[in-house]
Amino acid sequence: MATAPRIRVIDSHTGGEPTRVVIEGAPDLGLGPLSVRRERLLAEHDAWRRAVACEPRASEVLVGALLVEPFEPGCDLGVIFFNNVGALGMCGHGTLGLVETLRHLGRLQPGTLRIDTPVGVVEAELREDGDAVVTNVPSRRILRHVPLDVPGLGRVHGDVAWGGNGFFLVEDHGLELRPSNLPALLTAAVAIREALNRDGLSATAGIAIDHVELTGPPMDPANDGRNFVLCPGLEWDRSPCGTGTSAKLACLLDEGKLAEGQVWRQESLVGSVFQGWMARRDGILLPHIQGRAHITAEATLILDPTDPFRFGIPR
Ligand code: PYC
Repeated sequence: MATAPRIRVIDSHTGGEPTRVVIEGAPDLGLGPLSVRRERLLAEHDAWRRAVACEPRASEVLVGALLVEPFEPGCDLGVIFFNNVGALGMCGHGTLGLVETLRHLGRLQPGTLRIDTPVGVVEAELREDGDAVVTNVPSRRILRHVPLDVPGLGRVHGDVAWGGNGFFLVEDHGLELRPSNLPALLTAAVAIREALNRDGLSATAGIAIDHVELTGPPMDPANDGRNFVLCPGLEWDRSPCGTGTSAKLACLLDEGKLAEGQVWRQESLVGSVFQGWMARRDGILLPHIQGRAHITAEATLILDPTDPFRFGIPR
């Protein structure tokens, strides 16, 4: 055991959704654009990904963050987010978790960081009060009001939007977005994803639609909307999903239901809230997501060579 590989991590959660930032023991992904290094992570170090992000060492909902040297000029660091089944483009709650982790480690004071990701450069500002604001990659609605026949649900309609990951946002699902309804929400979102795959909508839209976002009215009248987001690994986001909120902002703006700079308060299924707004930077409208993460653990993961599940439980 003394020689078992070890990985040091800092865990946090953002609105209930966990992030695990690896601070020691990550594989060397070499150089080049982060999109290339993300593919290298999956092709050459997938067992490492599973060891960090999968059961029995993690919970399947956890998002890992691998810190790397940036490729894009002017960035302070690079990050590749990964989960129980692969790697993400961007992750909003994970970026908020990363900011809090760097603050916890004494590596970040209030101010702004430029972060390279596989889908573009984002910025994260740590504010004096402990909140952070992520300026995400440009987000857009790609397809509007697409009809989809879903076994068990009937015909629903959804928007395809990009928020750093690909989303199908459905409002006419007929379900209440409350925690006690979780089994029905999961069944519906999985059925929608299967129908999207059946109809080949990702190819039509030109992006991988791997997140399903059910939207609806807020439970707290102080907020503007509520969502339930099914992630690629069939887990659901406990937070309001930063990239999902970005996709929602892009749709609202396109629909004329949100003005530039107007704040949208997005609630998650567990009641946590992100504030989001669209604002211009160098003439380009970018989603801004404000929230706060909390540290939950400093840990050393041990990969016992005699443990048959040291690289996760295969699924
Ligand atoms: O916050 O962007 C997000 C996110 C994506 C998947 C889980 N959380």
